[in-house]
Amino acid sequence: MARRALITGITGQDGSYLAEHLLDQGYEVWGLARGQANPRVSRMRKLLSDVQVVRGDLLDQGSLISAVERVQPDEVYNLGAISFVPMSWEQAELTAEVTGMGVLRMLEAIRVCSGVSRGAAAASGQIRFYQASSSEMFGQVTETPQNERTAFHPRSPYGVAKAYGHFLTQNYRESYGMYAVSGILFNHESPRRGAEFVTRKVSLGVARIKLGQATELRLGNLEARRDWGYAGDYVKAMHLMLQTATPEDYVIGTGHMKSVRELVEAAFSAAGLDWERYVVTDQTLHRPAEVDLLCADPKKARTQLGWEPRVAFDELVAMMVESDLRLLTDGGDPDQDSSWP
Ligand code: NAP
Ligand code: G4F
Repeated sequence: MARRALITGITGQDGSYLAEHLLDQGYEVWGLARGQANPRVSRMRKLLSDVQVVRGDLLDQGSLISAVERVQPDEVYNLGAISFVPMSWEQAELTAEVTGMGVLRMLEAIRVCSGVSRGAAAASGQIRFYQASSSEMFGQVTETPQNERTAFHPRSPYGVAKAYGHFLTQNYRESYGMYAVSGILFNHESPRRGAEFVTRKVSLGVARIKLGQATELRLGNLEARRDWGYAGDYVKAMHLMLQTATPEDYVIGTGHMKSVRELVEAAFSAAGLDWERYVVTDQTLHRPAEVDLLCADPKKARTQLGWEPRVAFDELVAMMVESDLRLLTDGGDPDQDSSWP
């Protein structure tokens, strides 16, 4: 019988790539979707017609219990979150509820449905749980590159909520013997990335300028540095993490950093444009507290999971610019969430 996976955050970037990967691996894939008329669910259904949908919300404990009871998953991937860092200052309580407490509710749903009690030994055949932890937990970094033992110093309500979910996952593993792991993923991008994140904002901005639809691109801090990889590579690491004999946490990234300025240069150059003619820096887009740099040490994932990123930075940027040029040329409207390459 096919193994069954339940993915929260199915309508997001990672949910879509993970679902495709698991379907390729022969899984029966279920996605948890919220809302009564969520337009992102129809977009997801168009792209991923083989994914079955179960209704539920990370804010609603009962709905998660019902979803786990109905799907009877072998693996649960908790990708659902408020994931945009600036929004976490504007709606800090909601971020804590969805991104932080949502992890508790999902773990409790699994614990209750599997009849796991405190101090029980890890049972074979138990539901395996993946938590989408984030390099934002490192925040103001204490060492570079960052590995699984690097201390956390989160710099936003989002980073704090993710640290709560991370430690809770570790605690459910230690207290209940549950198979629960966290992937500490560094920034990963794709043509399906939300338009609010800097890589996609830049690729869309470049495409609009190239097609004569815009004359400038307004950005915040150009000096911040990130370790950017391709989402299609990173979802494979999520799956690998749930296939090991012993549940452990892993850092996933490329090990290379680039600044936002370098991202902008690469994106404009991919379209044959000089960025300095179009980019305007805007103080209002700076954050109350910035994470200046993030750079992964993915050695543990390489040696223990055999995981390697395949798509390099320049290739990723060119892929996103080309995709947005195609999207806009074909009359697609990224702001309407109508199209997904
Ligand atoms: P994303 O595109 O922003 O997707 C977020 C998902 O969460 C959406 O499907 C959204 O559903 C869902 N969601 C929001 N509120 C919810 C709620 N109350 N109940 C259930 N689902 C809810 O994020 P992503 O880039 O795919 O990232 C996936 C996960 O990895 C997130 O947890 C993110 O924080 C984490 N992460 C991402 C990165 C990265 O660079 N991409 C790096 C490290 C960690 P709706 O469509 O209904 O809004
Ligand atoms: O693309 P960003 O908004 O991503 P950020 O804040 O690094 O968070 C992403 O990666 C995390 C993993 O490290 C995830 F956990 C999280 O869910 C999300 O996926 O911003 C990247 C950098 C920041 O330093 C920001 O200040 O780009 C800088 N930036 C400069 N101008 C901008 C802009 N970011 C955005 N979104 N928009 C700008 O105009």
